[in-house]
Amino acid sequence: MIWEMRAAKGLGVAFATIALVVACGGGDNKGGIVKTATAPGGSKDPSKWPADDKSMCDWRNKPELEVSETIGPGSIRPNVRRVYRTFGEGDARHKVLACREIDTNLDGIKDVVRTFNQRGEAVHEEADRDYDGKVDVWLNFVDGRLAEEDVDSNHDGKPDIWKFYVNGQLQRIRRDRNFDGKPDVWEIYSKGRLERVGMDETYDGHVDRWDRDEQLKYEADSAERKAREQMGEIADAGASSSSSSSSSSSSSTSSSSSSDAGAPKGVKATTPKKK
Ligand SMILES: [Ca+2]
Ligand SMILES: [Ca+2]
Ligand SMILES: [Ca+2]
Repeated sequence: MIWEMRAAKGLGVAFATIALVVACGGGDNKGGIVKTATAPGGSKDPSKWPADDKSMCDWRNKPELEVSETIGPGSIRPNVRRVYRTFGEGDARHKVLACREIDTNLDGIKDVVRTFNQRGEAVHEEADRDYDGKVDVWLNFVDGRLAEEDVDSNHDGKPDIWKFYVNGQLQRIRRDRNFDGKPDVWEIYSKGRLERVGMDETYDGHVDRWDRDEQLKYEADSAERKAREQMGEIADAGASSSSSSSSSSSSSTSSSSSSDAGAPKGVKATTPKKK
């Protein structure tokens, strides 16, 4: 039994889950039945797997393609199909993986398919991650790297979350909150972190409001300030009770509240520009 180590990260997680369930399934489970939904027409009993596994690779009636069926971890029947295309002539003749599809929940129905280009790089993937028989995740790759991930979150068969990646890093997310097929939230990321959000509250396809992420920025700043204060306290007070943690910061503000100056202390008054 050969297992391909190049399996997608997502698939790896799926298999890890299955392996765990199978390993723990000594009690009520019969013969390592996997505790996931069963796609329509499928069965968790391998002897009752349907003749039609709902193949998502395009290989039928194509004799020029080579098809291999293998048994993946936890399965007792072949649940992984690879379709190869041959290139070149004579000594240069070689086969390249063109499509791979897997029945990850072992119900006899294929639920994830990935296609590859002539260089063996991933091009596209589709998956039914909740095993209801409908594709809910679509992945597009550029130069073998994930560039776009579309997700159907309301099970209507159409994507409503679109995630875009550049050089493997999340750049943008578009969300369709009213499920009309059109995005109404635009999230812009910088270095993997949410930077600003555009909201279309009227669902006319135009951003009504851009929210810079002031809240996140504020939280990051105050966390840093708190950490610096705590470092100071540890340095000069050693191990003391947590109730005194606010004393150092409150002492400076309490004096400012009693003062009759306009601006609180610690805030620099802006001097008017001289002409
Ligand atoms: Ca399946
Ligand atoms: Ca699905
Ligand atoms: Ca919408």
